[in-house]
Amino acid sequence: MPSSTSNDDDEGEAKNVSAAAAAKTRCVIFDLDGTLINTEAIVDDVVVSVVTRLLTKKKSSSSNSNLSDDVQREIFDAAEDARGQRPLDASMELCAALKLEKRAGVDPKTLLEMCSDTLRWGEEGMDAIPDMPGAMRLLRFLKEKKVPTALATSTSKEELRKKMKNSETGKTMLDYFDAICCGDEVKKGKPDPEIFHLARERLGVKRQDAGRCLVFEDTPHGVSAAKAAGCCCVAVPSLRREKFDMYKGADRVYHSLLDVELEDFGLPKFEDWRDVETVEFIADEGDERISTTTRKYERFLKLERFLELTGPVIRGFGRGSKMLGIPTANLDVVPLKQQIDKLAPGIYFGFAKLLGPNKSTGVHRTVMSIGYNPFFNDKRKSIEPWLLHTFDEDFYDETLSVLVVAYVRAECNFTTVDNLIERIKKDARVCEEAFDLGLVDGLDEWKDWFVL
Ligand code: ADP
Ligand code: RBF
Ligand code: MG
Repeated sequence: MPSSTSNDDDEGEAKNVSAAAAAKTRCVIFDLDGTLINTEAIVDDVVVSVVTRLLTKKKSSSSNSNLSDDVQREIFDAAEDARGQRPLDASMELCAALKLEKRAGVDPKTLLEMCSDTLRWGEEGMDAIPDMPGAMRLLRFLKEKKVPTALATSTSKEELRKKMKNSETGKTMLDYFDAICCGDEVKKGKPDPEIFHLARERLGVKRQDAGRCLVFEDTPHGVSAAKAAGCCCVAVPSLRREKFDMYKGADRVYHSLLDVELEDFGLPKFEDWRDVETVEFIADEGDERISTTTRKYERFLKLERFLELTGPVIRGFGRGSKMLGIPTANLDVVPLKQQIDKLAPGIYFGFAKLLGPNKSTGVHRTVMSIGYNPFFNDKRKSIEPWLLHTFDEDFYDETLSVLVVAYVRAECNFTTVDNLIERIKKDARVCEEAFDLGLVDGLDEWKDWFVL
């Protein structure tokens, strides 16, 4: 089967899976924050607002940020770069990068205290921490296949307890691990390899077999630690795409946990991807008879939980119909942030209905991109459903409700517009075939949604 990104020239992702990794993986070790649970976005928000306040105060008495775009960008980048370390190490890096001692008279310990004051994980009023998309699917599958797993987190035991109390899955995620290693159990934090050595030892794997431990990490610091420990490392970056270069040390880089192909690491293959088959009719030369060939050409993954996204159709980037001949009825991401955080950026399909004057047109199949459209390198995330129906007129401002039922692939880059268009049309065929062949079950639970 061709890979789902066969016709793109995606950003040179590291694909140097070592010979050691090709041997059967004996255990899997996970980082927590940003890899299994989505704390990174929450932490970044807090760090950025605390540092902004500090630098603003020094400049003027006004409480509004008067920082230039450049300085704001500098803070944002520094917060991202410090990810994946123990809290005090991260704070030290931030203070150094932003020269906070000089600019705001703040030392790493004080900065950490200020941030921790706002970040009270276990407490009422904090938003529940969502799982990273695909995290529980992966943990459940490894458990089912009896693959030993460990958690190797920079978070301390006490913080871990608080975080899990406030996470979406509650403490149940921790039940999936055979060993748990916390930041306060080691002398040196990541990027030092110590915590990965500890996790490997707790799983009973000898040092000479470190290459048969597969590590999942989301930050460059974590990747460095895993590689220094001699492990095979898969990175699922939580940094923006333009920084993907920083993951060069990883054995493989994926866009999300949904894209991981465990069989490449000598582990059992996920069984929930469904193949879409299409029947190709080929006329034999000089022969009236038509011979048929069945050809597998794509796959999709039914979501564990379908997701409804509803809102008014807004103006997009103005290029769908014009440039691609494929109109997309954009939804505003801001009010839907919590819902779309549950989805990895990528290409999905499902159903769409309009709830205004176009209601009578009925429920339509739809394929959509949710993310940053790497071909156009968008800075803002967008939700772009292409309704597989021909409309007589535009329907801006009309309420659109989309039911997302399946994941098709990661977003990717293409060498030409024609390649992008061809791929989007293929996504549409995947959607049509999946529904034509009745490959998506579980729709009856949503039967009320289909009533207009
Ligand atoms: P924009 O960049 O503003 O989203 P597009 O070129 O993507 O513009 O066109 C999208 C608009 O076209 C939608 O907002 C909608 O009003 C209209 N439209 C017409 N037919 C369709 C369709 N089949 N799917 C999505 N939008 C459509
Ligand atoms: N844009 C990309 O840059 N990469 C993609 O892989 C991609 N896939 C898409 C798949 C579907 C089903 C749709 C509807 C759009 C996709 N686009 C992709 C988004 C396209 O760039 C977008 O619709 C235009 O930018 C219009 O704003
Ligand atoms: Mg659009």
